[in-house]
Amino acid sequence: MKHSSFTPAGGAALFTGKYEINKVCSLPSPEGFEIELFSDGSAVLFAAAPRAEKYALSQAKKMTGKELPCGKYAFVPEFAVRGIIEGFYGNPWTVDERRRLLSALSDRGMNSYFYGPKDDPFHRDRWDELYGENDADTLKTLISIAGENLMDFRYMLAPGLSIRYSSSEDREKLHAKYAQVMGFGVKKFGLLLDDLESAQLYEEDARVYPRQVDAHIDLVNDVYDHITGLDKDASLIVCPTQYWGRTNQEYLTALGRGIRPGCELFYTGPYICSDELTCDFARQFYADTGKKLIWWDNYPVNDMEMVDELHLRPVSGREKGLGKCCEGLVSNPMELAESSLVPLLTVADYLWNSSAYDPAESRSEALAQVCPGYEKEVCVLSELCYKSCLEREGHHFEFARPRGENPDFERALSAGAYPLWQYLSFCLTSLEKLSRSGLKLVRECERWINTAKKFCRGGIALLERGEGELLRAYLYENEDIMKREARRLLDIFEKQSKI
Ligand code: 14T
Repeated sequence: MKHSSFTPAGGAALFTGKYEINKVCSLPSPEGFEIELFSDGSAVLFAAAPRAEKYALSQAKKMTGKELPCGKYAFVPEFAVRGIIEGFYGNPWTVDERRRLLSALSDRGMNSYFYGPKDDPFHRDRWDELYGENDADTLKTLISIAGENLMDFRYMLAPGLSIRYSSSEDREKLHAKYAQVMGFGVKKFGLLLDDLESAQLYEEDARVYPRQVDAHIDLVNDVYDHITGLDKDASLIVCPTQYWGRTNQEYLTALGRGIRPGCELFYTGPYICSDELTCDFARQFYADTGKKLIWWDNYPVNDMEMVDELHLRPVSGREKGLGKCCEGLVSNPMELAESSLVPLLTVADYLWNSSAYDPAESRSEALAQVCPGYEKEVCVLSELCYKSCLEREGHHFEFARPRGENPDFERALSAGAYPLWQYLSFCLTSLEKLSRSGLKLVRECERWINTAKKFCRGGIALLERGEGELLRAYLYENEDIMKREARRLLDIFEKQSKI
């Protein structure tokens, strides 16, 4: 967490880690806190609310043992809602993985966990079934893990694959499901209407609703009234069927204007996986829908068409100051939980204070936490697997403006054969060290590590002995990770007719 302002008192001190807590804090944000460092190396933490106190303790720990200017540091979170949405296709995270990630991310200032794994049957396929005893226990465990970490737990339901909007029986099933989860202590809910296999309404629905959006408005308002009727403090966020692209399209504007004023909306930005999220876009969203926006940020998720990509790089392309133009942002992670933690910690830093966010610095800190002793090696892996939506304009299917490249490779390539050999050898040594590390992240990333090794070995063989076979085999055998680089290397050699 980075501070937003500093009032110097003169001089500097080595912070011993000794502090007192003062529960009175004058900051406007209840989640903000102050740390006043004195010349004797002690400090006072000013924190009025439990979250503020938690963040203050976590920040004080980070500052312990450091030589710092004396005075008062103010820490104020920028985005109101800072979190993740478990919303990917693939194996949902395990309870242990969730425990580890929620703890690490709340220590870094996140305050929300949205629960919506596409392949949890009770969330989507079997939305209409109540939880049995065992599954209810798992969900309750999850809710308490979020609570222990002072994170809001938001429960998402996705009934859109099979619900009959005009059926009172289906409505009752939906009510019962929300009521059951509310019974577990949840107050914040979501209704996800994304990725419906067909926009067609059932015949009986089509007779009642002229357009799909009319069915959606009716359903959203019914759910909203139901949950706020059970608990007036309950809230609802909706993922529209049109959740990306221009915000002035008929479905989205009709939905925004038709649903209850208190409802919030998810949006992924100009694309499904957006390279950039901006204030201009958010302002247009508000003008077109009249609803509060929480970005559903599809980075670092790597499901569907992206399954061969590995997204370890720090988040970028989200505008500085964006937190002031929206309600919040939740990041959709990879199925690989431990690996996701690296980019997610950078998301946490960005959300706390986007103006002070520095991707490289944030990544270094994340790596020191997730894979101590192997920071450089994981960095090498993340640069080799640089491909993601952050590097190009477009969603899954149309990558309109590719501009991504691995700068280390480009630099080595233009510097000549020897620097390139050095670079590839360095990468290979790093990857081999990683393979022996026993890290959980490394187990998750084995497939990519092996692919990267093959690429490096192919390049080295080409440079040392003029053998192109390994690289050619690489081009045919492997996922589209470093293919561009492999092809360029081969092209250069073939043009020089060295092979
Ligand atoms: F709800 C959304 F905001 C959203 O992003 N939905 C899904 C999401 O669960 C998934 O993890 C993400 C990344 O792949 O993108 C959406 O999934 C899609 C996107 C498509 F273009 C599923 C099918 C598609 F055709």
